Amino acid sequence: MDKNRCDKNSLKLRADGKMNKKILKNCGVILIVLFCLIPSTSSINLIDNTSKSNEEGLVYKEYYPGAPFDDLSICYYQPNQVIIKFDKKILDVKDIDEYDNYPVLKRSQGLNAVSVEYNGNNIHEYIENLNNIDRDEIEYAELNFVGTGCNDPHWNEQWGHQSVKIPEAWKKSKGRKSDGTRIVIAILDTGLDFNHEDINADDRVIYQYDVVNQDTDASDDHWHGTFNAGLIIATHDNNKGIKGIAPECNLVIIKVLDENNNCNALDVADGIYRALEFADIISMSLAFRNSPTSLITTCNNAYNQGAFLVAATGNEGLDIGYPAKYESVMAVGAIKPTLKGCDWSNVGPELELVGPGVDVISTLPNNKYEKKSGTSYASTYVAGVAALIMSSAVDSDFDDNENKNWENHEIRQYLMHIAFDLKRWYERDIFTSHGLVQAIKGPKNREINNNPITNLINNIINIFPIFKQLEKSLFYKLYLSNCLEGG
Ligand SMILES: [Ca+2]
Ligand SMILES: [Ca+2]
Ligand SMILES: [Ca+2]
Ligand SMILES: [Ca+2]
Repeated sequence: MDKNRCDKNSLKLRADGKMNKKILKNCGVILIVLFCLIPSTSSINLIDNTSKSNEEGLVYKEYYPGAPFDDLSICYYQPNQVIIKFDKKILDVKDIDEYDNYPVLKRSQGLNAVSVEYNGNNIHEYIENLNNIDRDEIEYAELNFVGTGCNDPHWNEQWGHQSVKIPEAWKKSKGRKSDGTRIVIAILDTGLDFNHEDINADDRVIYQYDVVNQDTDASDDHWHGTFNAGLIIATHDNNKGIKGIAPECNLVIIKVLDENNNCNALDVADGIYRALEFADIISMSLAFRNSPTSLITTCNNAYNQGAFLVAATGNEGLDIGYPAKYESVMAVGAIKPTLKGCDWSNVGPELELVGPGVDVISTLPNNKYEKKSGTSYASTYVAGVAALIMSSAVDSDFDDNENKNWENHEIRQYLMHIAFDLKRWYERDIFTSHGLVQAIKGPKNREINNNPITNLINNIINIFPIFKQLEKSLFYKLYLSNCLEGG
């Protein structure tokens, strides 16, 4: 890149930095006065140099190990890290070790972005400068936001593959096509215990990478990844543990979640780019409360390249997290064995399917097995079921481009079409959407579909659009009392 130009820009920034310090000092006095007079009325305010709140009231704060993810008004970011995405035609990230004199920490060649170690005074101002300054090589800059693996909210019920009709689907395929090709699922998680007795990692894992520690050993230092991988791939009929959903598919194991089950946007983006090289399906049991540009860019790209992306909605009992919320990613929530929703499973109009998410049994590191609950496992169910269907002959009604192969949008439509409809009151609801994922096409939930009261309500809603508005109040409340079990 043009070194002189870079230096010139750095000078400009340094000058800006001095100015900003002065302004900040003055602002500080004004802010203190304002704070005493009219507390919490301003929508954008600097709390200190590291924290900042945005227009929607989300507060950006520095992440620290053990940071609680239960306060939903806080978005954590990696301290002193800035993601800068460059235009590859002007600047290739493999050619730089620093930018604006800030050393490069990590790079994603796929996204053509780096994270740099920022050691200036105000990271938020620096990013704002980068986004506003006229430098052709920069597409955008952002904080390196931190997400979290969707964890175990402690529920206590039995569950199995039966309700998803997985054993019936095994009669046709277990993840390998009739021509011998195996469907490849990339699991972006905390890694895998490659020595687990019920996981044949030597044969089934075709690629591994640890984006967190930047090495080629994606061993699991948490348990979340081993749990999700085992749910899909665990060996059948070996007198050990469990039966995986699609034991004959191949896995790509990419470690993007750290030992605390947390991740950052650049690592996930880089993981997706690495997965794309091999995978038909990309499974992400992780969620961010906000939408990092690096994440949406990467997900859209992966979907356009033909990958089928699945993600968990998250376990906060609120609206759906990212990447599940993106159009390019299938959003999956959790339900209980009673086919009722869980009040911690995030919902919203972007929800597409629900899967078993309570008391799911799978593998843990060191040859252990345990039951866990969370949208993570519901989402993994959908990834596994998608592999079973993609390895079977295509349904001609869904083969839009008539090439006798399953494309990502075709499999997505099919999954929603054959889902077991759980609606009670009207067509499609935010709590279970199209319904429970199914591995084979079977009878729908006829009892509900043919219920005259449901039909009448559906007809009224369809004729008078004003009733659609009522969904948000009356019907949703009815739904809450009828379909959700608190806990
Ligand atoms: Ca490693
Ligand atoms: Ca087994
Ligand atoms: Ca989505
Ligand atoms: Ca097709």
